[in-house]
Amino acid sequence: MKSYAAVDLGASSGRVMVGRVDPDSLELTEVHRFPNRPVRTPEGLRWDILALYAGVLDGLKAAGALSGRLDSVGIDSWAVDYGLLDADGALLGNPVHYRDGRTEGVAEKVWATVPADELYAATGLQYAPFNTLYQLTAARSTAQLAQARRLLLIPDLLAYWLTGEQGTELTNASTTQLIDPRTRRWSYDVAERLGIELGLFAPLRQPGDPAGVLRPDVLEETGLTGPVPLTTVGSHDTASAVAAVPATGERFAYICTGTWSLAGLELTAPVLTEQSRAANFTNELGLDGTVRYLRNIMGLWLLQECVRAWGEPDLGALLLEAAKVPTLRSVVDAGDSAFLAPGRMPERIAEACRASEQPVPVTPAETTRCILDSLALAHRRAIEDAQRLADHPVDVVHVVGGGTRNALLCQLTADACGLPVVAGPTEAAALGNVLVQARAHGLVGDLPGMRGLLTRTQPLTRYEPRGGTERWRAAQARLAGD
Ligand code: LFR
Repeated sequence: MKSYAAVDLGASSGRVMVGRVDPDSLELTEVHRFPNRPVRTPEGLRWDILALYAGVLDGLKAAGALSGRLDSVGIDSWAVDYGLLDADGALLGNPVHYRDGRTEGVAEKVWATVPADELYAATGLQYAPFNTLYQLTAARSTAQLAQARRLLLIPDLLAYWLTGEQGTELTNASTTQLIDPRTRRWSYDVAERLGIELGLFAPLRQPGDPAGVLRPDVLEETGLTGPVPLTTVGSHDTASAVAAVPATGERFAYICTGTWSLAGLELTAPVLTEQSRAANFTNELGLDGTVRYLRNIMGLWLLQECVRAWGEPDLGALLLEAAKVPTLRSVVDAGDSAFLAPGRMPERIAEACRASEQPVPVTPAETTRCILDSLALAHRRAIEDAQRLADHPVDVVHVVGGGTRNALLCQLTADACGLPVVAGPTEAAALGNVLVQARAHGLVGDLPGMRGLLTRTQPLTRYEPRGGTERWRAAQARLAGD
């Protein structure tokens, strides 16, 4: 049996898991979990990257203590954000958080140079204010960018600190909006027209590529015995999560749930049509030449922010109460980027209901139910749109990630989609991370082989639709103003 450490960083917490793998078994153990608390500085919202790195080192130490030795380490995290290095390789400031307001109004400037339709045709990426391309445009005249000689995306930055080697992992690079999803290479034309220096990026790496070995002082600090190789995984957490969708055929949709809901399809080629752009679908790159054709939905962020505002009440009790609130009493557009920024979430949801002349949720249970119904509805819409736009019908929806713990959300999603939902695994990103490492070392086969091992080893829960799809259809039409 081999032991692989998966570092998986989410927007609100980071964790280090140890995956023990042989061709017939796969066991995942969480060895360390630590908070990821963004910090509002006078300059704006920033990631506390040193705290994250310290959490990674502590986690690797715990992983070594559990396993004796590690066969390899892989890192995945959220996308789009980066650190800048100066000519000496030193980090210039704390990485900016993608929810920071600096990109407000930047898209219009970008589109004045490269119109939105051309940008979509070239990069296949949905409009999101935080795509790296808009962040770099917002930073254009800063002293920091002028001084920068290297840009490393978050997992690549941590990999550099662990190994001393630099690279740009492809699945995450695809979220910069500077990659052409057909060639899976940089889009030189887009970068040149926008004055973005592609030389800032380190050479592209593919999931499975070796990425160096842990530096001697990392070994010393973690107590690990070297050499411990770092293996490139799908370093975008969503790429790793999609790799761990336990699908058995091709006719499936997936929803990666957590802070975000990423709902869509796995395709073999990007969909770059004007209809697809209008529907705000993205073509991010996945493992083995696949495309993650999906839409970003605000996800459990809406609930996390409310729970924070309510002073962290017991979630289990809240969900039980929410289950008693009538279905579809009021819904908001869970795809609306008006909900992107932190703060005042219960009020913002109430305001959205008031503005659309629906009953205004008052109690935490009513607000929670409004959020879950709204998410289920947004899931339905994304999966329906994706099937139509990609001409790729599905029979089942796989829900992976943190939302699998929320049985009400899974059942409502099955009801709304009118399709069975298979929920699990919860730690999909970490499992995808581990499996890509195991594959790089010859322990498991290709994507279907990885998924087969998951189906055989991971607990999955099935939710059948309970009928009433018509009501969801009507709610969707109402929300769209039809
Ligand atoms: C999910 C995720 C999404 C990405 C968002 C911002 O954790 O990686 O895929 O759109 O975070 O990076």
